[in-house]
Amino acid sequence: MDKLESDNVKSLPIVWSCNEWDPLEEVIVGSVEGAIVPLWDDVAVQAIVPEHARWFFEKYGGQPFPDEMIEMASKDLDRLCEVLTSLGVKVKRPDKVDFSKDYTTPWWTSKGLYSAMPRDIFLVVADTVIEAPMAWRSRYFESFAFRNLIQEYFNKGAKWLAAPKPSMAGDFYNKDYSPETPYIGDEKQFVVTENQIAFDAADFVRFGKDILVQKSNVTNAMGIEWVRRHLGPEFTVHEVEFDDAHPMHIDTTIVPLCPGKLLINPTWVDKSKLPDLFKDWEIIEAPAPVFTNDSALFFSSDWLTMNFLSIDEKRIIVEENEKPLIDLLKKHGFEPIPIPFRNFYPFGGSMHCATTDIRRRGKLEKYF
Ligand code: ABU
Repeated sequence: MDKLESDNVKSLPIVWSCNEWDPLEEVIVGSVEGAIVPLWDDVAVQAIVPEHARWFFEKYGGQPFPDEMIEMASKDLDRLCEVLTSLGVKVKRPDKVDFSKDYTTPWWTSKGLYSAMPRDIFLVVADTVIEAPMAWRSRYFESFAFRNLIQEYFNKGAKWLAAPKPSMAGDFYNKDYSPETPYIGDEKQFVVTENQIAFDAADFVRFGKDILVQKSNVTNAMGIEWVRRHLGPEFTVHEVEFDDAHPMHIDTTIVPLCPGKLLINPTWVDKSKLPDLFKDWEIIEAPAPVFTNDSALFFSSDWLTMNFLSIDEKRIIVEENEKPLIDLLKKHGFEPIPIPFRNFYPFGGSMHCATTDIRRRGKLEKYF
């Protein structure tokens, strides 16, 4: 490390991450301990769960995930932590929480879900942690599993902005929404209405001073506008739409690899319809997922292939079975680090979802 770089490291705020590829220094890794399966009759859940996984929610809804699933996924998470630590990345974990407890607001009663996916909750933009309001009743209090950590970062100087939570009362959800008819004419339909602010952090993807976001079954226009207004004029928040009929989280749709290289999901992203921003970027199509339509993918599409974690502009932690992806990344000059993570997939994500950046060494820049 040269002197300039070492000065930059010393002067970095405790929370600092501007994109997906700067050298990673500190990260939060989620946990599946105490995870509870959401109820199938939750309309917000039905909107995104693949039909082939319906049986699982009908069988286990409201109960803990089976012990074996928790044990196997926990092993994968622990292994991820070990690998990150061996690469010099500081790892933090959430508090243990009892997600099986019922909680009641003036409008409804629910159990919790898990603390597996910090990426869904926290959007780190430069020195600010933005806490998402979420859109599922089972996730209403999820951020509290991370409260001690975020408070510690706040005490060390981080900015912390929590979005107003929607009531999640009945009229927050679109009563006419049906997963079978996700489009009316050309217009994509969503299960969340526009009557209150909603977003999950994982619908945003950071490219320095430009941030892309999609509307989804957990993110509405008011939520996007809230983020845009609070980030202020230094940032441009671009709304994008792709061909995912049941969108929830953008990190299996477009994934920046480094400045000038974007990985896209070819089933949802038509290269010719990408925003002009990417006209000078190399667009790389992700290969088909290795695990297709198997009943293990309960919460998500098959495209967790793309949901990996970059350590820096070259090194990327990927699921070890995703051989076509590993070969593709190597061909493009990257250095994949394969680890077992398939047992985490049933919880709805891979390493990107399971983590949230706290600090990456780099500057806040324009890449377009
Ligand atoms: N939470 C990431 C999952 C997105 C998808 O279903 O592809």
